Amino acid sequence: MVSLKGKTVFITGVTSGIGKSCTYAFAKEGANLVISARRINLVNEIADDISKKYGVNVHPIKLDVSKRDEVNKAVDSLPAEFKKIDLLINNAGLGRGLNKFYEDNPDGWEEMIDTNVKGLLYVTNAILPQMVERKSGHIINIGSIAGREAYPKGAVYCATKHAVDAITRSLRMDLVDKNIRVSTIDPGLVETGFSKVRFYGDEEKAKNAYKGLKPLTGEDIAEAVVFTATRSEHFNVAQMILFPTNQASTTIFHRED
Ligand code: NDP
Ligand code: 8X3
Repeated sequence: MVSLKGKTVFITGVTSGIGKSCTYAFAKEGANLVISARRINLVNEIADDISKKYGVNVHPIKLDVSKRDEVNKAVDSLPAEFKKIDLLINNAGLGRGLNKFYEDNPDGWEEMIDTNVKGLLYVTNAILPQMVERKSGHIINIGSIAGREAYPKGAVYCATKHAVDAITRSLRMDLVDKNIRVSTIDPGLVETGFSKVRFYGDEEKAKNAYKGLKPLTGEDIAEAVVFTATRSEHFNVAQMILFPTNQASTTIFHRED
């Protein structure tokens, strides 16, 4: 296991769920952190808490990954001690709606494509050149089982996560001689804010997604991300699928009443 002490990790979407759990897990490992999301009050609270708890250096930023200029400015204006980024975790993402394609709202499609695909590209584009120049770095994308297997009522969300998978594979090829690792962690059902966002705040529908089974937690995913980040430099965890035990595919679950 390679130590993360003193390494700088840039994480998107840290105010909830998987990104928040990754923030705490990497702080616990002694990494310095650039943490970002749109809800800056929550990003600031998390920054205060982890610097108190773990004594690591943290730089909180307000960032909407879907805004290319905002992403470039945020990365360009990082303070000197946070400029060299060793690990990028592309986590920010969302689902909007779970409807048959012909009954779905295209506004949600725009949000998903802008965040899950274009956002990931913008942040990667802003950070990768310094890694290429140094011939060192690691990018971990949070994909999804929805990026391996399409499911009904999820055409656009699944398309965005298939895009993440394609980008990850292609980037790995482009970087094969640059000593830069590119990994994707692809979870199934994880209990986070995801379903509440997908169902536009409908708590009942959100709860139903996890009914009758024990879903994964943000902490479970963070464990896998830390494992991926702490392998020796010659060892790339290229892809990892993580399921709750009661899930076997995007559509096959065992639920107790
Ligand atoms: P949450 O809703 O709990 O967290 C999503 C995070 O993304 C929030 O911190 C949110 O912060 C941030 N975010 C959303 N849009 C933007 C944006 N435009 N710019 C910056 N940050 C943004 O969901 P999860 O933790 O579950 O989701 C994290 C990732 O995991 C996503 O990519 C999701 O697709 C993926 N995933 C989730 C699974 C699940 O079952 N939960 C399974 C497989 C993959 P803010 O609103 O403050 O900007
Ligand atoms: C989120 C999990 O399979 O419900 O990626 O779309 S899923």
